[in-house]
Amino acid sequence: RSLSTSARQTLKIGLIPADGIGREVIPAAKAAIEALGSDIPKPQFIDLLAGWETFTKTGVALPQETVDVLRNECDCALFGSVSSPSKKVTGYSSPIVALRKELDLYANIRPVLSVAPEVGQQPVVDLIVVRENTECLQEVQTTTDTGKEARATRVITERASRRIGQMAFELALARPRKHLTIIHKSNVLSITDGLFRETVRKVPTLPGIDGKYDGVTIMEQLVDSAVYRLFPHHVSENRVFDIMVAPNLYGDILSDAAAALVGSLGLVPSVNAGDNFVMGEPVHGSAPDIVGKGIANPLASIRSAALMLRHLGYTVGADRLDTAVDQVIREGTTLTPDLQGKSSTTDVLEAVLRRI
Ligand code: GGG
Repeated sequence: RSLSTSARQTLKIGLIPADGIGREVIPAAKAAIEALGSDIPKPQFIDLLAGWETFTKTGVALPQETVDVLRNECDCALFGSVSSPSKKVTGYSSPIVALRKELDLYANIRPVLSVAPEVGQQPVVDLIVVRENTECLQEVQTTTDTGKEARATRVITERASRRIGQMAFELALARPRKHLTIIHKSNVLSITDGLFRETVRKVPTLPGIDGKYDGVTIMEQLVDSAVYRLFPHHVSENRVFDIMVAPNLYGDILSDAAAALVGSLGLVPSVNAGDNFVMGEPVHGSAPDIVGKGIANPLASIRSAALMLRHLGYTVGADRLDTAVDQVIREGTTLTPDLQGKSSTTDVLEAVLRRI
């Protein structure tokens, strides 16, 4: 949006908790942002609707008003989680998928970072999955003489691969190791994944780049073996990956697998980023098994708020959130059950707030 970071008096943040535990963890992220005081412009929150429950009440999963308010009034947003049914429901499609497309949030940036036992030590796990966010599979079902037939068409374009590739190179450049792995399955999907792989590889040769990415080491890895290599079986395999750039579906699967390395999906944040807007979103889903029990882990949402603020240039505020979360994890006495703790969402939030 038009105002520069330093000129903003207020920060308008759209809040879309959506479904399930999204409604429990997004309020926690809101409270953490509010605790930052003058380290960020005064936050002004706008509550917005989307999700399966919104669909069941109104017939629309992503109300146009939500899109319009985000686009025209908000500086950024936080999205919770959505519970799409796994069977086709006429008239319903995933609101988060639609929102990413509507706002052209083409990069889903998912850092997977462990907390070192002591301040100043290197974390054992430190990688970022950079997931293309706007294209991949489209499904149709038809009825033939022999019964139903379901098809998925996979769309990979040079444009989308180029811009996610460039985002990944930019992120790699900012990392100490400057290591980029292109994830694909070109041995089977040589046309679609082949285009992704070749296009990302060519990013350093684009007009205007002029050697900017010369320091970045480019590797590639088939998606199946990438999942295998995520789990270090001996020391030399440790820290194989730094930035992993992947088409949409592979990126989604890889980041959930990587979350196992840090102990819980409840710790992994993300931002959906475009050239003009950023939306934080925990990587976890709506977790229907624990909804309403008060035990959802709020840390992924608080870290997503930190990522969102960092993306907007509010580094001090973002650092304070991340440091507080790190302290709570390191101390290990106030954790939700996904991390083998006995504490509630509120206990963990309060522990974070005390450390901000
Ligand atoms: N915050 C991530 C999230 O909600 N994940 C669940 C998910 O991917 N759902 C897909 C959908 O329901 O549209």
